Parts: sequence; C-alpha cells; structure tokens
Amino acid sequence: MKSKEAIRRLLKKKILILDGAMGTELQKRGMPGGVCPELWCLENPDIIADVHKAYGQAGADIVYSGTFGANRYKLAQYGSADQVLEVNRELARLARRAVGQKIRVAGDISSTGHFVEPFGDLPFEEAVAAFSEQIRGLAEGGVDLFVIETMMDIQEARAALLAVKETCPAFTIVTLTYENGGRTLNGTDPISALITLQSLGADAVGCNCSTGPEAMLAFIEAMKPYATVPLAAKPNAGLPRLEGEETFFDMDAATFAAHGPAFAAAGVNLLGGCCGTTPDHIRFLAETLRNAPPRPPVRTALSAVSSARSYRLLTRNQPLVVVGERLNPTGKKALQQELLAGKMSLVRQMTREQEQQQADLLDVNVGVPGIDEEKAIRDVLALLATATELPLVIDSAKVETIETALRLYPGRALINSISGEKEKCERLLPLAARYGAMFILLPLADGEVPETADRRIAIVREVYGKARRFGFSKEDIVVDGLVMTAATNAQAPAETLKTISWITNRFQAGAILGISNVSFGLPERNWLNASFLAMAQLSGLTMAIANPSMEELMAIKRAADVLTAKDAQAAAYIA
Ligand code: HCS
Repeated sequence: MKSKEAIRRLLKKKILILDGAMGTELQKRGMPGGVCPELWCLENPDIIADVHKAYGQAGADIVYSGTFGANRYKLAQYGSADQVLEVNRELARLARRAVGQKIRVAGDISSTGHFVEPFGDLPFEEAVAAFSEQIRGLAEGGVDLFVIETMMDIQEARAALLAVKETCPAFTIVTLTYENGGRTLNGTDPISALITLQSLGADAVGCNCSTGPEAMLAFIEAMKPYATVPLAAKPNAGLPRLEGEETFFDMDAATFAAHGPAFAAAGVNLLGGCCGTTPDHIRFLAETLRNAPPRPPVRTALSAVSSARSYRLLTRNQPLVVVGERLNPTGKKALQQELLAGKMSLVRQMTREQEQQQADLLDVNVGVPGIDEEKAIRDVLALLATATELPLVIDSAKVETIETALRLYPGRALINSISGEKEKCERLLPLAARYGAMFILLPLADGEVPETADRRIAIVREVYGKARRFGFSKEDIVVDGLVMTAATNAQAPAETLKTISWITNRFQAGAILGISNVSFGLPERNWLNASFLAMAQLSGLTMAIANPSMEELMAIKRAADVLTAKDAQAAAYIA
C-alpha cells in the first residue's frame, strides 16, 4: 500500500493520468454478455492483463483493478457471494503483475446494485460490511490505493468510504455518476457530494461515466472553488449511441484528448476515461497533458454543511443563517407524545413549515425522558432524508445519539454542541473528526456557566486548542456566544454581544446564538428576541437558532442583513 503522502507528493507535481474503460475493452476482446465480468476475467487472465498493460503503456499513472462488481451482492447474482476475498485478491494481483511496481493499482469498488438506507432497503451497516470484505481482498492483493466509482447513491458512497477508513485506511478517490441535469440518480449535486465526501475523509473526489467530457467539465468547474482535496474525472467517450442491443461511444481519441487542457484549467488533478475510451484515448490524453501544471486545491478547509441534496455555506460574509429550532421536544407535549409513540406526522409538519418559513438549516433533537433515543434519531433521520433538502444540525445531550446520527446522516452535519466540559469534549471531538462534522463550540466548562465575555473567550480558546489537535480549523466551528436572560441580569445581553464581537472580529470564526433565551421570564418575548437579534447582527452574529414562524423575528433579520451590508443591493430583502 502506497502511503497517502507519496500519492499527494505526486499530485503536487503533475496531473495524474487514470486508465480508460475496462468493461467496453473486455467486450471488444470477446467477453460475452450475461457473464459475471470478474469471474470471466479470472478465467481469462491474459485478456484483462492485456488491457491493464495497454493502459500502462499508454501513460496511465494509475490503473483500476478489474473488481468493479466484486462485492457479495453482485457476485451473488452468479452464485459466487462466498468468493469475494479471493476474486478481489486475485484480480488485484493480476493488475499488479500486468503493470509492475511503477504504475499504481487502485482497488476498484462500485455499487452493490442496491440503494442504501435511508434511500433504499440495504441497511447501512450491511453495506459497510460488504465493502469491508471487498477491501480486505483488494488489500491482500496488494493495491496501492482505492477508488470508489460510478456511485449514484451518496449514502452508498459514504458506506464504502467508511469501510475503507475502518478496514484499511489508504488514499481513496470517490467519484459519483451525474446525469446530464447535474444530479445523481437519487438527486445529489456535485458540490453537496464534494462537501460530504471530502469532510468524511475522501482523498480525492470527482465524477465518472454517464456524460461526455463537455458536461463533466462543468461539474469540475462547479466543484473547484469548494474543494479541499484534489478533483478527479473520467468522462465517457461522448454520449452513448444504441444500435439494437449494443451501445457505442463515438468520440475518437484526438477529440477526447482535446478536452484535456480545459479540464486542467478547471483544476482537475486526476483525469482518465470511462466507457468507450481506449488505450489510444489515454495515450492522446497523457500526451496533451504532459506539461500541464496541476492546480492544487484552493483551500485547506471549508465552512459548509450539506444534505444529500443541498449544501449551505456558513461563511461570514452572507445573510444570517437561521437554524430552525422547532424539531425539539423540550417543553412541547404533543411532539413528546408523538416521538414516544414513534409517530412522525408532527415532525413532518414542522419540517415543512420551517422550510416554508425560510429556515436555512434544521436543528434535530429527539430527547424525551424514557425514549429509545437511538431508535428515535434513526427514524427521524430516515424521514428527513426524503422530507427535506435542508442540511441538519444534530442536537443531543447524549454522545451515543450524536454518533448514531453522524454515522447515518447522508451529508456533512453540524453538531449542537461541544462544550468545554471535560468528558463530553474528550468523547465528542474525536467523533466529530471521524465523521468530518462541523460543530458548535459552546463555552461552558465543568460546573460553570461563565457570566463574562472574558471567561467565555478563555473557554473558547481552550476548547479550540484541543480541537486543533484533531485537525479542526476555525472554518469547521461556529462559536456560541451564550445567551442568558435579561430578566435576572441586566448586563447579560451586553456580555453576549461582547463575546459575539470578539468571535467574529478577533477570533474570526462564525458566531451563533440561541436567541430566545434572552427573554426568558419576561413578557412580550418576541420584541425582546427580535431587538436582540438585530443588535447581535450588528455585533457580527452569523447564525441564529430561532423559531422561523416568528414573523417579527424573520422580518427584522432580513432588515438587519441589509443594514449590516450582508445582503448586497438588498436582493434578498426585496425578493
Ligand atoms: N471502470 C469501469 C467503470 C464502468 S462505469 C469500466 O468498466 O471502465
């Protein structure tokens, strides 16, 4: 296994050339329809070795092992589910023997053919287990890295990536297949996928198959501004043409390779070909890109969250981001009863309403005394995966619930919250790091709710110091300014505003508040909440946890966005 660093060093020097099609090359060389390609390759080792060699000689830096469908679900269709280990091991060895040591072999992993929960019927952990089995075989066969390709379900791609991380962590490329409309079959767009996969630990992200070079170029261009990792592309040789039962791809090698410079300019870092491309296509491409300088990722971190179907930047130069707070049973009898009974109609209704009321993210908390919280969070996440496109904020007092949610959530979540309380902090930081989540840093310490801005700032610094050791940067966190009621301490709002001002102006991170605490115990709470929100926006607040059904609050938020120059030309205000 090559170290990640060795591959990263190479990527700094050049655009790495990937191989071209395998399936269409095998068909050309006599593989009949209806057979299991992997088993056929094992019976015809010289033929697949010949394809690998041809790609190596054409200039590929990385060839993919012929293990595209070598998972237990696909092999089961040919009665060979119990041969996963040996099929992968042997085909990986065969690729290695064919290309030698200088060319890298990527262990090729693709779909099981099932959608994974919450989008389909394959349980998430079963998908992870199936990919782990394949990965073990590939590792035994001596691959240098892994590639997860032609994925149409972001959740299946996540399962495969987690399987790599948990079985044999090595450099991993993940490429999804986007239809011409720019979404995968179950609706994920390239930027949301990038945010989800790069934060979960993919070492390179991109797209392959389905489209020709023109359409795929647009996906790379869209992703590049948000990429913290290298980008990969493997377009088809144009669009498929059907003749009877057969599919043809007509784009010739020179025309295909002529797209290379545009991909290089768009910032692709690994480029090859998918269906219909041949060793000639790769030879021309390698030639065309011989002296093209690589464009490294432009960022090292990105303040953004995603769902399976959308993303939200949490950068500071934009209108205030509203986290809808209503999916929280605290103090809500009806929601408590529904959650306890496993009913979802109120959750569905509150989700729809908050979306209509223009919440940007949804906070999700299922903590009710006596509830099986892990089951409840699973059920609610499954519902929300299709009921809303909004990214979620995972809110729980229980570490286990947060872990269950992060593992299953098909996007990049924001955790609400990680405080300075020692035990929680020690358990949650590694968890957030493992799943690549953003988190709200809450300046509380053991047995202490700090009253002054100075003390809050000290706790923020301390927790951030610990978070850095797990690789977090300021882009990955949003700091809570801590709101306490003005009813018992007249100075409380001023201390919060001072904290907010420090977070955004000095510390330079995003700042969030649970607005409504300020009016606790006072009458006419809406006016206090809305006034405080406007003051906090002036101090630099970037996000608020609030009830978007409060019209005054939302109206004042929009006005304050204009008055703090966060809504250029008042575009959102007017709309
Ligand atoms: N690597 C596979 C991708 C198919 S979409 C092949 O056959 O080239």
